Amino acid sequence: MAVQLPNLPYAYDALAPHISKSTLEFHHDKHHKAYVDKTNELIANTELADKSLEEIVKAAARQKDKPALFNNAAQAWNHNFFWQSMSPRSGKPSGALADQIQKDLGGQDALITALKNAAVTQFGSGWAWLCLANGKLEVGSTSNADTPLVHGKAPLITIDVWEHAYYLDYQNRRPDYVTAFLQNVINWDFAASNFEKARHQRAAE
Ligand code: MN3
Repeated sequence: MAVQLPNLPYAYDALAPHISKSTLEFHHDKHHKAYVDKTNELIANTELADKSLEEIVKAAARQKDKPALFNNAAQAWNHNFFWQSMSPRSGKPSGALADQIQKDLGGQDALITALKNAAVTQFGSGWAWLCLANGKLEVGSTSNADTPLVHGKAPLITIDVWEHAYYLDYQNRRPDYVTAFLQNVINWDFAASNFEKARHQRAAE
């Protein structure tokens, strides 16, 4: 069973004008597909060939001598997570997640400021994240393909800040892309459902 390229969970033009149809076409059909194809090429005829993508990412993180597998598999996983981190119906954090944001980060405005700061200041390519780590919400960023998945943290939402995520729409203006993302397309229902899962997993441990 090879790693699959999932369809976008919305139409290619569903996030316009904030994220254009042509950005999603290139980003999903070319960039994400290339990571999936390369991962499948690298796991073919190995003991990882029939594993889930999450298991492949975690195994590859332990094989420090083979960075290509980690880079491609983690990028495949991060993009699966990123498509779900956006929605045409952005909404607002509610319920238990809203309470936890208040408690750990000082409220919704402080969270938005922290996410924007993490996304804008990540030097070069990478990702900004809201995670649940040791029972607390945490905002941060990772470089290149790196992912909280291999650092014992549960990701709740992510922003792709590789240039390919925004260059067609915003050229070099990453702050404008991040602002549009946070105001219009961030999928708070996805964050809330990840938060519930992570809390219950933690309670079960
Ligand atoms: Mn990308």
